[in-house]
Amino acid sequence: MRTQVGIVGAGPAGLLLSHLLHLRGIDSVVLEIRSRKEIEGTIRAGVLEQGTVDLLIESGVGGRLQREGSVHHGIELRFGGRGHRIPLSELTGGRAITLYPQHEVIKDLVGARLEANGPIFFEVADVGLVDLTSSTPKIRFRKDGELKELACDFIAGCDGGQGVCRASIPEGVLTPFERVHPLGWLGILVQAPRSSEELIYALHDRGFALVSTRSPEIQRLYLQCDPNEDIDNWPDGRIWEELHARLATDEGWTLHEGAILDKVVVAMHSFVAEPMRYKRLFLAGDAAHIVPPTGAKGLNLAVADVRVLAGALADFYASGRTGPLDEYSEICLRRVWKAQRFSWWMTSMLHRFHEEDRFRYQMQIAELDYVTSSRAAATSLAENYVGLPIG
Ligand code: RFL
Ligand code: PHB
Repeated sequence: MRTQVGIVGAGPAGLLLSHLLHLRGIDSVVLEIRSRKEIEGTIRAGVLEQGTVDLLIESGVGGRLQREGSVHHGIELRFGGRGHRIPLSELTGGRAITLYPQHEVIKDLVGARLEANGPIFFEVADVGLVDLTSSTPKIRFRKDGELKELACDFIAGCDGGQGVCRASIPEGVLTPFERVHPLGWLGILVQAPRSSEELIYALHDRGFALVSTRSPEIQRLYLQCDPNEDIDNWPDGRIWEELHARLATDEGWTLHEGAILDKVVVAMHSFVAEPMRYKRLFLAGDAAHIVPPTGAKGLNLAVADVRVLAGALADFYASGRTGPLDEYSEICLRRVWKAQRFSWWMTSMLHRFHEEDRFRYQMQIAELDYVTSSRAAATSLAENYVGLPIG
């Protein structure tokens, strides 16, 4: 088998790259270890930046997103028993975020690729990259037990934080930057009406809590826990008790309870590998960088990477120019590091670091007080949250 761009991973990065390349007349093949059902059912991100939404709409896969997504013009920061609104749109010249689940983005992209007869091989096994130093790198994999080889002009490593692509790059080529935080999030999916029109990020002496949403009927809630927390220690009653305590206000707000449909513990991690390229292998999305979820940036960074990569590949096929491909890593990393900084800052401001002294906690409260009372500080949060400009 042969293709122009071999794409490993059918997450947002891999699927959107394949779609954007198709719009520019470039062939690709997507390989995915999981089943279609599994990737379309995994609960992950929910917050799409303005630029992500614009790109999905411009490229023709934003129809359902426009109908079913919910546009938010502000978020609430809650601390000391009071809520403070950050008016995102007012502070950013009208930009906003859209709440639309990642697995719905995946469904829309899979639908668009299959409708255009774009090949996606689900449930492949034993994926390995070979001949990476040649002008025709190859991907070997097993499909239905049969060994196959896909020869490519380029390979896009879009296989997430645990994939094989980054690991295929020889030792010493990449510089890793990493920070493991002493934090985890326990995330639940709840069948209940919305408790709030906008997202609530809350800091309480007992820890962080977040109120998010998926639809008018399904809500997404998180609370800070130990990164190695055993989910069995969290029966539903304990989760609700903790959420009520951390989100309590003096302002007459009610948290609506409901049936818990899903529970997960996510450990927090910051990671960047530089450069995001080795020869004809380009890394994109979580394969190259991981951010803690407090800034809601992971999916948006994956989208920003493949926008740049699709443009650079299109330039190469149209004119033979390699300049844009050579600049890919540097252009993406500038955005990646700013998103790392923002995610780290939001994480540091909003979590309870019980092992540190009370001085640290007072600094966090002072920072929240500043951010919610200074227009300059609120604008800085808002422009990062809705997404910095492209480039
Ligand atoms: P993905 O989505 O992990 O997709 C990688 C795909 O590659 C497959 N794969 C392989 N395929 C072939 N061969 C192999 N050897 C393979 N190894 C793996 C995997 O099965 C998978 O299908 O990476 P991608 O495309 O880079 O997308 C990144 C995003 O998924 C991620 O950054 C976000 O989910 C992060 N994130 C959030 N991002 C946001 O922008 N906004 C949010 O609100 C937000 N909330 C979140 C989040 C992540 C969370 N978790 C679970 C970590 C909330 C949570 C709780
Ligand atoms: C989500 O809805 O899953 C979500 C929202 C905001 C975040 C992270 C996750 O910062």
